[in-house]
Amino acid sequence: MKNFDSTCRSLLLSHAERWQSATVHPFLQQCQQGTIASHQFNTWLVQDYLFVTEFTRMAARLLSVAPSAHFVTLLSGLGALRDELIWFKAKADQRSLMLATPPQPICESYCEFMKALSSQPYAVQATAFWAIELAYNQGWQRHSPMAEPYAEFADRWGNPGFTDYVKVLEKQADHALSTASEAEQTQAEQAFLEVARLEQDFWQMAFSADKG
Ligand code: HMH
Repeated sequence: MKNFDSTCRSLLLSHAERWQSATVHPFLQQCQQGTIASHQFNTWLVQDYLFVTEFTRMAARLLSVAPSAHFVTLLSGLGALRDELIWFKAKADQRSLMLATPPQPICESYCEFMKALSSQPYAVQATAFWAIELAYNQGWQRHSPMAEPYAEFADRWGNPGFTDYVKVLEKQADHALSTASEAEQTQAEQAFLEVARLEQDFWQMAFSADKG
């Protein structure tokens, strides 16, 4: 008998402070106020495109180990990522940014973390996937409404439809966690904490970008 049943909710409650640091950051605050410098914002944009490229691969691997009952939601997520990749290219073009840029060390670490998740059980992958999407959903939402030209960025991840999608991801991760072993639940908690740390570092990477 397990004496502790891990759920997405329990992870957020147990690690509220670290989750706060992942979703509240001066980078987002300055986007909201419209005072972020363009080299900071552009660094985020290019590095996040590189992140989303690897995140798309993670989504595909998640689908490949998911129960078929979870397909519809995960396929809608992949469809949204298709639109997002196209949108990132358009945003980069508008700003004359080169997307063929090397990843910065933090982006690289985040991508390595996502690759390594492929050897973990579905419950761990599903928990990490939910946490990654929730971080952006809450991060952008908590700093909304944003000044122009950042409103569309806040809306992309903060909109009610995305919030509903993240709620379904939470349900699916909870379902997987409910039958996971104690060891798997511990791995899921570690993955959640790693996402929180990497999210905070990712904002900091963009915020502290050199003018170049
Ligand atoms: C760093 N975390 C980061 N980038 C994103 N685009 C998301 C989460 C949400 O997909």
